[in-house]
This record gives sequence, C-alpha cells and structure tokens, in this order.
Amino acid sequence: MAFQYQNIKLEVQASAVWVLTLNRPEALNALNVNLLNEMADGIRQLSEMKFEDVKALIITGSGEKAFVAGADVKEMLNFNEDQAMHFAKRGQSIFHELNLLKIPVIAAVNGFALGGGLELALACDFIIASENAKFGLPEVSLGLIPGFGGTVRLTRAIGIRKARELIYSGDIITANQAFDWGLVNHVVPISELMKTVTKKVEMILSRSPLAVAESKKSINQAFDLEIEAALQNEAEIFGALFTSYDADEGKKAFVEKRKAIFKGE
Ligand code: CO8
Repeated sequence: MAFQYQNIKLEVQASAVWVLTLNRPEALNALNVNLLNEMADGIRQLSEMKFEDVKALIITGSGEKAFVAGADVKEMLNFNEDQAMHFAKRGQSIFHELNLLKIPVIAAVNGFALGGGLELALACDFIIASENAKFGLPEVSLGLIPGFGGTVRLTRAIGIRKARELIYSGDIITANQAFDWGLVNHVVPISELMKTVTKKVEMILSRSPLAVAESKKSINQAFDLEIEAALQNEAEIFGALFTSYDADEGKKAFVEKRKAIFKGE
C-alpha cells in the first residue's frame, strides 16, 4: 500500500512498517510549502489508520546526499513577517503531530540534516545515521533562528550548552560527533542504514506495542511536567496498563517460559 504525493513517498513495508521518504533530491529534499502540506496529510493518514495497519514509521531522504538540507531557502526569499511566522508555525505543528504519533518513529538520516531537516529528525523518537551524515542548525548564517522547533528540541536532546554552541556557531558536525554529543543513537555505513533501522524496528515491534506506545506517551509528557507530576503520571500509566491484554499475556508468558504473543491492546 502507498499514498501518492509529488514531494514525498509514503509506502508500507512488510509488517505494517511505513517509510516516509522526503523526495526532492534536486533541492537536497528541502522543505517547501507543498512538501510540508503533503507531509501533514501523510501523518494524518497514518494517525487515522488501525493499529494492525501501522506499527512504526521510518523517515528518510531520497538519494545518498541528503536527509533534508533545511527549509527551502529559495521559497523563503520573498516571505514577509506574517508569512515567515505562519511558515514557522506550520512546520512546528506538523512536527508536533509527528511527535504525537503513538507508534515508534525513527529518523534514518542518510546525509545532510540541516536546519528544518535536523528539526524534523529531532521530532522523531530517535536518530540512526549513516557515516556520511552531517548535522547542523545553520540558520544564523542566514540571519535567522531555527523556526521549526530547533531551539526547543535540540536543547532538550543534547543539553543547553551544546545546543547553544551548535546554534550560535551554525557549525555543521559529522555523524560521529553527533553520536558523541548524544544526538544520534547509532552510526552505520550508508549501505547498512535501512537494514539497521528495520532491524531495530522489528526488535521494538516484538515487545508489547501498547507498552511501547505508553512509554512514548510518558516520556513525552514528562518534558512538560514538574518532576512530581511526571512521576505521578508514570505511575498512573503503569497502573492502567495492568488491565490490558498485553500486560496479562506478558506476565503469563514469562511464568510459562514461552514467547509472549502481544495484541497491542
Ligand atoms: N533550500 C533550497 N534549495 C536548496 C537547499 C535549501 N535549504 N539546500 C540545497 N539546495 C539546492 C541548491 O540550491 C542546489 O540547487 P541548484 O543546483 O538548483 O543550485 C541543490 O540543492 C544542490 O545543493 P548544492 O549545490 O548547494 O550542494 P553542495 O553539495 O554544494 O552543498 C549544502 C550542500 C552544504 C547542504 C548546501 O546546499 C547548503 O548549505 N544548503 C543550505 C543549508 C541551509 O542553510 N539550511 C537551513 C535552511 S533555513 C531552515 O531550515 C529554517 C527552518 C525554519 C524555518 C522557519 C520559517 C521562517
């Protein structure tokens, strides 16, 4: 199954794992308005599908040079203040919807992840990168600031001091440096990238999908709460899971020394 778009590809692999490919290789997959609209539609389609049909999402870029080289600078040339703010809000809200998907979302970064491209990767649950990947928020070189959530999510991802350094300098760092900074979970040869990401997804999908979704919710909500409230929230989610089929099956399978067969409910 696949959805038809001009600037992205959204296709299902085996086992209800979807791949969203940013597909403007001639512009290093830069995010223009049409692409963002298509991405919003694709995310909405996935969010409305039944669990059996959508279990995980991988996001990657077309070609071997770029994941996404940022927002489309050529399109932004003639924006006025209102249009610029609207564009920033549009990107932010789409990436927020992506972040809210209940399924695991992994960025397979296969080249430049700059500006809006890094901001997109940061809205995913985690990043696996190819050795040739490069990361940066070079907006200050354009007289701008990151506008698709970069000042917020990069700071949460790698800490305020490293985030300041990357954002103030506009530096572009290698995949290995991004790994050292905790921005990237794994770095692999480009020929191994999709295989590595797919293997990781399969491993996650062998666990209880409901428990994975609820962990994602608890982690996401923890960022917006004070510690006491976050811990209370975790305890409530933990308690609510006890009446689920998956929690029953998981505990029984352990005691019976067999592999659990989860349903995601
Ligand atoms: N926008 C539009 N076109 C782009 C972009 C981009 N971000 N990046 C690359 N391209 C195009 C190039 O213009 C070129 O097209 P053409 O062949 O027609 O000239 C083609 O892609 C290939 O690129 P290069 O020839 O430049 O390839 P190089 O290998 O020489 O360089 C780089 C690769 C280093 C990635 C270089 O292309 C580059 O610096 N790109 C821009 C990176 C950048 O500044 N990104 C940040 C953009 S700003 C942003 O993302 C803000 C997000 C928040 C927005 C808030 C709304 C207001």
